[in-house]
Amino acid sequence: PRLLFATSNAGKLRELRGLVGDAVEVVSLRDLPPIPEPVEDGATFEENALKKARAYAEASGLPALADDSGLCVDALDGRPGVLSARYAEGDDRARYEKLLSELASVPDEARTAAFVCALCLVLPGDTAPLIEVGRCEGRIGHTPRGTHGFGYDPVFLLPEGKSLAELTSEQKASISHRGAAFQKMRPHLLSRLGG
Ligand code: ITT
Repeated sequence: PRLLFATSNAGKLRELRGLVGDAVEVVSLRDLPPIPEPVEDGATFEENALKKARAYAEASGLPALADDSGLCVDALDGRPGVLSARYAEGDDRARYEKLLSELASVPDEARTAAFVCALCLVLPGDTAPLIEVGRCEGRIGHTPRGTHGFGYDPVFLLPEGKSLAELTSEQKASISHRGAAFQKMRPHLLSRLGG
């Protein structure tokens, strides 16, 4: 069975490949003729994941797995949330630096945050999309640490004190929001793809 990873984020793509393993043959957007990016104007991760999976499954004719994810910071009332990719102009570093400066005066005990990931699988012509959500709880540090992962990983601290960017990809997969969502999705994915 072939599965389209419906994301243009290289970090997500790498992690999804690691999670899926070689159980299914994976196609990425780079392997296909250009597909216009769907508008991500949903209010929730689930809504946006569904919009992406539907649009890419329809355009490609392939089963599509989309990931909508982000960082919800309690001291910012859940921001940047669904807007995590667009929180600041520029690269990942510009975004986590903005977060650190917004939180500059927030004390340790109030720096709690969670990563959330909604995965959505849509088969072409199928009216029953499958959605699973995973979370990863932590807090925002004061300085970036570590070189692995992507996005906000260098400033996201786990309860034991390491940042997500200090973990290997296997370690991150075992505790991350994306890993958690995928573990729930895995059995359904395999049965729907018939593999
Ligand atoms: P696609 O829509 O093409 O999948 P995107 O990057 O625009 O790519 P999102 O709208 O879901 O995707 O934005 C998610 C953002 O949240 C992402 O760009 C990161 O900044 C952040 N993020 C999500 N998962 C993360 C993780 O595991 N580690 C660090 N940051 C993460």
